[in-house]
Amino acid sequence: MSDSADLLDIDGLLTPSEVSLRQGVRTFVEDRIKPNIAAWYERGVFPTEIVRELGGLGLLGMHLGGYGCPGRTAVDYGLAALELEAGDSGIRTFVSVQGSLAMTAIHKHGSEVQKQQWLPRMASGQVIGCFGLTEPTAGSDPSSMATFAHRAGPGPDADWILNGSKRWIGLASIADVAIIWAGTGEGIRGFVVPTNTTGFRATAIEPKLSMRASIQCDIELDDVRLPATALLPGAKGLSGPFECLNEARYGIIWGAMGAARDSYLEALSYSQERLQFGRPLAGYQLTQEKLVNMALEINKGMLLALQIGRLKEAGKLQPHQISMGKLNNCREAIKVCRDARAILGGNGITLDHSPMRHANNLESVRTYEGTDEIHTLIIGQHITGEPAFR
Ligand code: TGC
Repeated sequence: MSDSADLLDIDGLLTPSEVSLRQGVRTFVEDRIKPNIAAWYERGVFPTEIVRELGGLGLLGMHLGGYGCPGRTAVDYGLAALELEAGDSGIRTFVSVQGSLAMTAIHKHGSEVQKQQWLPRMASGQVIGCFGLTEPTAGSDPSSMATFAHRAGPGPDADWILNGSKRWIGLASIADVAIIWAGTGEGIRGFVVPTNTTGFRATAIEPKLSMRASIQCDIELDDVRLPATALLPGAKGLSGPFECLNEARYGIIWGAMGAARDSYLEALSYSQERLQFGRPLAGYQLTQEKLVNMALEINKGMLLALQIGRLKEAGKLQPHQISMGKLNNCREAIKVCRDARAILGGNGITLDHSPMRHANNLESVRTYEGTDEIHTLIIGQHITGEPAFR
């Protein structure tokens, strides 16, 4: 982090390799994202031209090994997510959906043939993936999904027929392949669906007030016929998609701090230059209190992310710990961005400045991959032993 953001020398806890990887992603964000993001956001477009660049930087499926994937550590992956989200949550979301959700589903649960067929091209950015779990009437409770897959005939080699709909699916309208979760006679299973299959239709949800430089879609599945080999053999039941969600939620823990850091640094710099009543805003106690509270939450959130990252690297990370990071860092990041906007005054409501864009994006980030409420209840269940979801 910059010295003004890293008040605890958290950088001192990183290895030279982690610092070097972070610098590479930061440079990419400074050069390719920050100069363009306001225009992409205003036009409501995701910049598909950066997809292969992200692949070239080794950011797609970066925590996965083999099949052309970079095999980086959990903290590397977190630092990359942070720097990307300092640019925009929509850019980090692309990397999460591609790597943490679609690629992880194939890597964790796929057959050898599926891995060979899809992962190398997804890692390079030649092929885009999406992950269809949420439905119009099944958000926090995916067990209530209505999408259903049945066999077209008897025996294990019979084709599958999928019917149903999905909603809020990132990238679906530009994806080449979709991981679709569906109920079957034997519980919830995952399917690898090429998006050019007859009966598959994805439509972007517009207009949005959040994540405008990103794509979220409705998917309709109308008698989508798939060979038996489209089934993900390793995923049986809801644990299949939840194991992928763990990866995406982990990236968000770091990413949210990127949006917060960018907003804080912009407010700090503005407050040092902007004169009112003859003095810089930074010289007023009420401004300093806001800046100090932001710096406190960013430093605490970074320590939380790093500890969770080290637990993940040690193979000890548990779901309630991921929920602690996702809940805290999204909740605090959005407050930081809003306070930063307040310091910027009226200028803060324009796209010339990042904090309000980040705050708007974080409305989505705190909602997807488990809402604040769901993560509160996951932690509550861990503490009390009582599930309070139903
Ligand atoms: P429950 O009975 O507790 O669990 C069912 C099975 O899943 C296992 N499991 C997990 N496994 C791995 N990691 C986790 N974090 C897991 N959580 C649960 C569990 O052990 C069990 O396995 P098994 O083998 O015994 O069957 O299920 P539940 O329905 O009671 O769970 C409750 C709750 C609320 C925790 C869960 O439903 C939940 O997490 N809900 C939130 C769903 C969510 O995050 N949805 C977001 C979807 S993705 C998205 O928003 C957009 S994708 C990004 C994009 O495309 O832009």
